[in-house]
Amino acid sequence: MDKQMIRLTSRQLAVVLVVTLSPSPMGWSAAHGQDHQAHSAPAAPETAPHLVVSPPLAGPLSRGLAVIAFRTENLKIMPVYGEAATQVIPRLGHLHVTVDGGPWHWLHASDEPIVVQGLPPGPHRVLIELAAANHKILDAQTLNFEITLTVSDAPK
Ligand SMILES: [Cu+2]
Repeated sequence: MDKQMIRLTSRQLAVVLVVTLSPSPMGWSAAHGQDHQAHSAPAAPETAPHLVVSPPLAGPLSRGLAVIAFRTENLKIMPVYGEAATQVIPRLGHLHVTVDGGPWHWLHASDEPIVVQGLPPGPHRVLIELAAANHKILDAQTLNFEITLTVSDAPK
């Protein structure tokens, strides 16, 4: 009995290691196709993952460059994907970034600020979602800002 439990634990560890060492985005679709029941109870409020986003830096923004710093609570940003990775402690995740309500988003999987270059003058909206390793959305923040080019910054 004990031996079997140890074997199971080793196997689970092996699965986690494989996921950790293969952060290839190609893993997603397979993970999405599985309908695994969550084994853990919902996170208590004090351990719930949380996303804190800062407004874009004013200087770069005047040149059409949005530099958006952020931090996460109770979740570590890492390029690790799949259902098995949702069992890792500390919890792992990444961001989904959508600009101006576009039909697609990109994944941001590092602690570095999000940088969007070449935004035209006018109002913009950046939706930043905090996703678990299986892409389930855990928290979200929306930034609304406007880019106003000064005369000296305007294209010649
Ligand atoms: Cu995702």
